[in-house]
Amino acid sequence: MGADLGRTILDKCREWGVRMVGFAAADAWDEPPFEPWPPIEFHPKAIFPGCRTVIVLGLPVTLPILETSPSIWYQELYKNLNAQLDERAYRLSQLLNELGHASVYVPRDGYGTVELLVESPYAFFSHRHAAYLAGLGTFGINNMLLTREYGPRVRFVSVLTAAELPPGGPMEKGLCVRCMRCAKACPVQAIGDVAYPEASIDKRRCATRSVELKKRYRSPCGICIKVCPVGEDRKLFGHGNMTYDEEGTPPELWRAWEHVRRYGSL
Ligand code: B12
Ligand code: SF4
Ligand code: SF4
Repeated sequence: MGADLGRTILDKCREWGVRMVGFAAADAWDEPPFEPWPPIEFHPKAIFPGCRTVIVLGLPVTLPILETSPSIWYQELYKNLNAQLDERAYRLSQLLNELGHASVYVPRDGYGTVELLVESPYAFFSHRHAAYLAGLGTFGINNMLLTREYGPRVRFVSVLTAAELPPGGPMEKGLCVRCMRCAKACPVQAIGDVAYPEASIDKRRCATRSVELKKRYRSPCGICIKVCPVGEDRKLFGHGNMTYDEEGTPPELWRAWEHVRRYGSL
């Protein structure tokens, strides 16, 4: 039964253009695989009592567009993906409700405006932790979830459901190669090198930069996800060993990025 429903969900998602899909058992939050772990009130069973499975969907962030960031091009892609993620997740939750499995979707972000995140950089539910438990990827030094397919260049959304589905489990081997490119490239030195990469992010600095970029119509920043060498998407675009400075970038690409940044934003 669970396996059949799982197949139906995967087929539907594929039909809707979502190829990255994972299932995490709601009980898995009770046994933190590492510390610090989201407090109990952030767990799916606390947010949606009766929840048995979290379904995580991911859509890729197109590398060459992200490479122009900060830019209006990346801002538009970000908004587009956000809308698509919310739409797909709502649609999936409704499909499950129609099949008799109580379900709700959690929006891909869940905050009113980025200014709020400077003081309190949390949402009520973390999609990265769900994606980790579903086996879609592992955490990197940049505090993002890295996937085989797209490295950290993937955005997530979740559906909490009463249905029992065959869960994935965390990947055995971490994907981060600890090259520290993300830390070196961060323009506000928000990424540190400590034992717990998660806790090493200075969220206030990052959120403050985002507030500034927003005023210029070129938020979010995203530099720490564009420089990460992990991800098969690099092969497709032939952007393997880029260093993202003028020397390490083919001149035609550098010119293209400068051109894009000159228009539509401040
Ligand atoms: C708030 C937020 C931010 C804030 C704060 C960052 C953060 N919290 O990590 C700011 C504005 C800085 C930010 C920036 C970015 N973000 Co953001 N962000 C979120 C958001 C909305 C909520 C994250 C959250 O609150 N999780 C819940 C808490 C429990 O988890 P946590 O913060 O990781 O907490 C851990 C530690 O901080 C620690 N901890 C230590 N002390 C405390 C105290 C308390 C009270 C708590 C709760 C926890 C805690 O324990 C926790 C468990 O390990 C998520 C979307 C979502 N709803 O999941 C996107 C999300 C994490 N962001 C994303 C992205 C891509 C970015 C950016 C690259 C910008 C961009 N879009 O280009 C940057 C990268 C910054 C970085 N290197 O970390 C993606 C990540 C995708 C991926 N592949 O991993 C997400 C998942 C959005 C999405 N739907 O895909 N973000
Ligand atoms: S999004 Fe930008 S400011 Fe925030 S951590 Fe990444 S590189 Fe630094
Ligand atoms: S840029 Fe390097 S250190 Fe940073 S997350 Fe990616 S692989 Fe890890």
